[in-house]
Amino acid sequence: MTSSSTPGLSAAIAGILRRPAVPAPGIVHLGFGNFHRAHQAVYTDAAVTAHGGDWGIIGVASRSTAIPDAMHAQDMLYTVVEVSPAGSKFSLPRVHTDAFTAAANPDRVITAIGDAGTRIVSLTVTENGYNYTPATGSLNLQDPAIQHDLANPGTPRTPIGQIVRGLQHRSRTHAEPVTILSCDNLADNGHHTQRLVREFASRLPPAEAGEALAFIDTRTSFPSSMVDRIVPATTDHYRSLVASERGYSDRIPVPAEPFTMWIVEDNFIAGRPTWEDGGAVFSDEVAGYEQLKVRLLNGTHSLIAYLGALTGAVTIPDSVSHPAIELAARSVLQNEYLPSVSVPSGVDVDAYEEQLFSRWRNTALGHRTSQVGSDGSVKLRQRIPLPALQMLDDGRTPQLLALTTAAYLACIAPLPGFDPGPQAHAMEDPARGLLAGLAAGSRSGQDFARKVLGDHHLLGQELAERDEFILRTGEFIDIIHSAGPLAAVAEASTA
Ligand code: CS2
Repeated sequence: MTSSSTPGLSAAIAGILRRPAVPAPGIVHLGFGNFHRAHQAVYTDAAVTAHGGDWGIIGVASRSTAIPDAMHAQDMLYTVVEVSPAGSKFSLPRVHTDAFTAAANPDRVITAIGDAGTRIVSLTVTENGYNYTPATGSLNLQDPAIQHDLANPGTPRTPIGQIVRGLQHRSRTHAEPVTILSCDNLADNGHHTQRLVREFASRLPPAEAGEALAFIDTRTSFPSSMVDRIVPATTDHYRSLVASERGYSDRIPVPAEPFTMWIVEDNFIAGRPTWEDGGAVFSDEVAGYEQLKVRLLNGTHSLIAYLGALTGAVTIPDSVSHPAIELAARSVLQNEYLPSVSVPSGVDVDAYEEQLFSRWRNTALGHRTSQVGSDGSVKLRQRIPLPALQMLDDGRTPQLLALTTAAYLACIAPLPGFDPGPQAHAMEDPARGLLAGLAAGSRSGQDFARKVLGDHHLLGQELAERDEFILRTGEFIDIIHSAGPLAAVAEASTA
């Protein structure tokens, strides 16, 4: 930890900031966590520094007060620590005008989204934050939080509920247009968000539903975007680093890799910052970039995380430095994910792959297998089904996609008598309880895979009907339990 005599951030850096003032707010960001602070905030800082504009950001965290409280205590400043084995670089984005939690301030979320000055509502609420049913992609009407939000107009708890209540407020007060910008790792995230927002609105009482849908259909836009930057959780190491290298105390520095990418569909109904000043690319090929990233990066990342956790690897670089895991990662990327991707024009896939491996090998970053392995029940739904179905349709068995699924299940819901180890225990997952119950009642991996994939449609309805995939996943679960993860890798490679 930093010493109590280290000066606070704002006192220490007074006078060295690039801009004297924070811009007036124009963006409300839902999901005010580390990723946003190392990504959209950095691009917005570059845009406002180069071209001005009222694009300050109001950060809305979902529940935890830690970041909002620290932001207020630090004059809305924090340090981005760009981490690589070659050394660290430090920067101080200055774009946040306010920060609070949605849980304690549901009314403020509605008025912030509803404010006429708000022209963009952006989201990084994770795959898990959209309250949809993975099997169908539709809004989960059985979800108690969605039911609560439909019944209680003034106290929405879900991002989709918050957006619709904010849009209703706009439509009743000034009707100024606004863009809703999803920045989560979901295929076609703009349309996906639009669909969920419309579904929620259509469930309101008829008169309200008509008004809300008319507003959504004429006064909002939902561009898709692909975001990419590896941002691990912060630790005391980074607090100490900032104190020793910069001479001030920052409670909430954000570590991030040097690489950063943002591809955005240029469909902003109420204007936007010049994010290209920070390197963002406006493109009509977001879908291709999204596929490339969600499958090659995120999909392969999942395999590295689960195999790594099962072999005791604490970090992604530890895992991917294991020759058998690297081989499996290369094979799933090249042979199972890549064939399903419409590669955007100008992208050199070999160079992209090499860049991924060098990013994953960034030992300085300390990205944990337990962090990447968390929320697999919602993440894998985005990563596995389409490439797996395409291979099955071509008459090939997706060995390593089945192994990814098996390794995930072995981590989150091991069969009785198997201990997947501390990294697996540290993974969080909304389906942990359900899956553990199914595992406890299963006679074998095959039996378990049938229940999870077949009966419970964990990876969607279509894969639920593909016996070959279910069987192979079950076989890998059994091999992991009886002979360990590397035996399963060997089996997948020789099949
Ligand atoms: C990771 C991502 O946690 C995960 O599932 O694959 O968070 C990944 O680090 C980012 O998407 C990189 O942009």
